[in-house]
Amino acid sequence: MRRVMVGLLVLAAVLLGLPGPTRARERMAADPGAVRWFRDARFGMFLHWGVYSLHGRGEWVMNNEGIPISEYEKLPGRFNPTGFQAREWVSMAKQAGMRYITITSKHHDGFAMYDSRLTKYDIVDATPFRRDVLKELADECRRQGLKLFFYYSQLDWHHPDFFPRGGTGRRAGRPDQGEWARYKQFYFGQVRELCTRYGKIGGLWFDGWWDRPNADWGHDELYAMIHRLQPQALVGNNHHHAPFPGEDFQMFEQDLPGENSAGFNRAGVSDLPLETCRTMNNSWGYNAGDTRHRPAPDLIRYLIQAAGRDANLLLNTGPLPDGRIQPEHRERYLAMGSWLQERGEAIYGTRGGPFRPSRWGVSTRRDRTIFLHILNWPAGGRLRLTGLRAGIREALPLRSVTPIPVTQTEDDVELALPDSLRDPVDAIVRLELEQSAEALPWIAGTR
Ligand code: FHN
Repeated sequence: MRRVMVGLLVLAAVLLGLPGPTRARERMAADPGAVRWFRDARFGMFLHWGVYSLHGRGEWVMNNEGIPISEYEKLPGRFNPTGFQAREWVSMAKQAGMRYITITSKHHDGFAMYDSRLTKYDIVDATPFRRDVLKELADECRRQGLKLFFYYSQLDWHHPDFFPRGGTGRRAGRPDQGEWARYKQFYFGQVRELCTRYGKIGGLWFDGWWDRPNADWGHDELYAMIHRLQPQALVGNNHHHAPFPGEDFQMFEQDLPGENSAGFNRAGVSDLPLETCRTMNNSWGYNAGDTRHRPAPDLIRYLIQAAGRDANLLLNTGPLPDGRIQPEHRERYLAMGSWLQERGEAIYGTRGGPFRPSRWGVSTRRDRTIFLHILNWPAGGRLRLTGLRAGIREALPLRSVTPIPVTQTEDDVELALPDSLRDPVDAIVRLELEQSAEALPWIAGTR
């Protein structure tokens, strides 16, 4: 009888997706095929969209301006983004050459951008819009062949049980009490909704752990639940540390892997697939006052720099409160798409290296080809590389059959780059090897 009871309890936990030690030993990684797909994809669109967009001062406005919940809760009543069309967003991502979209299902403000059954604080129950934008996007992504990832903030400035409080969200006007176990149940429940109501998803992109690094987040159970419900979904967490067990990719914020200009990326680079997320201006959520958008060539070079470090680029936009994409961002996405249409073969499906990123540029590789992305033209057009332990059959510009003179000695390779190859964005050379380039180790490449 006792065995039956335990069995029933375990079954109930499985069905409800509740945290529990028995679940933790389950699947702890996404399907290898999906991981390979992610590595090949190289370029995705990040969307920070929520009721905060109405203020046009970024997604942190509630915390930064000390807006209490009682005031902030008035925003949903005004959120009616009738200009939102999933088809337009997804077509734009496709034209930009992106292979996936990652959208905020709930940001730190706690407002769900989908029809959550666990709260009325969501886009369907609390806004005049009453449409589940995640559902519309999921359907459209499926139609157009893109994968959809959900960003989910573990940090919550609205939920009363997010207690003890962390480093932020302290001016929301919540009483100093709450039951962490209840919050945990709630957030597991929301993640479960995201894993069960939108068909096959690309993955979960967590954020906000850093607000309460010592809290019991139940990651083992959480990740096992996701991997069980969505075996092909990748799990990533923007905790800014080396990946935790059960995570399928490592992410970097506003920096290329191995760099730390933003101060977030003190962790080293792991063996997992890598992704770097980046804003076009300096804001994630729509910010009307932030008009310094990076020029398209810089963004393209960033994508190349990421690929040369074996990382995907997740390039952000904060849609307008009416559901349209800022024209400045649209323009840049499309410019990137045209560039990729011509030169995508040197980006998609490649792996970074074998030459380590250097002053002259970066390299990517696939099969027997190394693509040299020359980002800074070498003096006199002579590019010298060292340490390549593989014979070169020939060197060619990406889109031409006219060979580039190359001399190879035991340790050195020297290319005499024709002036016609010069390109202010990226001059690409194909080195065709006598063997596979994929098995080669990373090479310093320069003395
Ligand atoms: O606080 C968030 C921020 O609003 C944004 O979502 C970025 C995206 O990487 N992550 C957090 C900070 O690490």
